[in-house]
Amino acid sequence: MAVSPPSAERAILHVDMDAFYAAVEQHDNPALRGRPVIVGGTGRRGVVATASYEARAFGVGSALPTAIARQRCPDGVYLAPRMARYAQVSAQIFEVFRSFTPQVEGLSLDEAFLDVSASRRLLGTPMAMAAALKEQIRHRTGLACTVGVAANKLLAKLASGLGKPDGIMQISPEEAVELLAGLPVDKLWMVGEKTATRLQTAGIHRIGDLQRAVPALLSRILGNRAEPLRRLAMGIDERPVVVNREEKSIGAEETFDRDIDSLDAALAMLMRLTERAVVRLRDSNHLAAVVQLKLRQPPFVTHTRQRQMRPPSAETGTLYACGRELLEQWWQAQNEPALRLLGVSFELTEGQPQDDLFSAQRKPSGVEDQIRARFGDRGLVRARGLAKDS
Ligand code: TTP
Ligand code: MG
Repeated sequence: MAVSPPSAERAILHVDMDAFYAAVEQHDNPALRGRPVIVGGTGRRGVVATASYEARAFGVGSALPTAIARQRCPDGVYLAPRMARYAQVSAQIFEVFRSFTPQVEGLSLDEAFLDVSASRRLLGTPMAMAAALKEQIRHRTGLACTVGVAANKLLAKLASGLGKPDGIMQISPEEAVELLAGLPVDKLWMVGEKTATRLQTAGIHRIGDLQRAVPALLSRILGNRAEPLRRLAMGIDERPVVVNREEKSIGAEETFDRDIDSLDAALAMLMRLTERAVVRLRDSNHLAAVVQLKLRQPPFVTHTRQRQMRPPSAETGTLYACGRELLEQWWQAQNEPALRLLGVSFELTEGQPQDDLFSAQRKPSGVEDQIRARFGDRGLVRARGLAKDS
């Protein structure tokens, strides 16, 4: 495997699925492959959410009224969205993203920034990661995506746009200035409608005009945003990838082929589930405020037991100890204790992720997470998890 030299430059990927909703429909129903597929509102006032690339050839695309789409592409297949299915596929692709780095910022169901700077030592160059990512997404979901590769978010997103569909595109800082120069100013993320109008009034239409603008003029139009915007126009963008927290609770559970009827085996399973859930807890940059166990007695009686963590924690040993107490108490209270299903979940702390709070805990576990990302759950199991049934 290629080992790239450490670089001061960041490595950012922008991943965007191709014609996402339509591609899922074509994947799930092979009869639709190669045909123009339009997903969106099918009622009289509906609009197109997305069109397959076959349909785009007819001039049909997102936000077009479906009635007009039907005129342009009468032989298209028109489908209502199946959001639950798209969400399911989305969860799969985000799992793949997180196997490359915990630094994943989702922008929508089908789109995310990945900061893979720290993954270079383990996984190779950003271009190699982009290729591997595309391959894994295709393997996992059967779908195509496009990956933009660059040193920052602005350029990575620009790159994926240029690489579509089914592509990989890298933009180097040297190419950036020229590439940006030709684009309209409102393509820059800081430029909304109002700012665009103000710039255009001053004769600044393209990003190239912004690159060449006299600083004093820019300051007059934009005040203290002039300098950040000028830097963006030059392809300089220091915005970090911000890991989003979408879940309020994170957990792992398993249903067993054979019921577990020894406490030792149950504790070993609890350790494995705790380990698995803690990886995702740390990715979320949150602490567990509550530990909850889900315990299903055969055939189908489900109990829950929970306890608050004071203070909240993201440390595997601490969370396991709490779960262990809950499990032992429950076990002792049963006549004939046995488990068909065991689950552990964490309620997250409220508010913003508390990076600094567990930066100390992140370091050693970061390595664990990387090993798990590469070798799966089995790559790293604490001794307790290896205990034999007895
Ligand atoms: P996009 O990534 O913008 O579009 P896309 O994936 O369909 O096509 P491509 O990226 O190859 O150009 O949006 C992702 C999904 O979000 C899209 O499949 C449907 C949905 N969507 C809407 O519902 N309405 C919209 O106006 C847009 C742009 C997207
Ligand atoms: Mg897309």
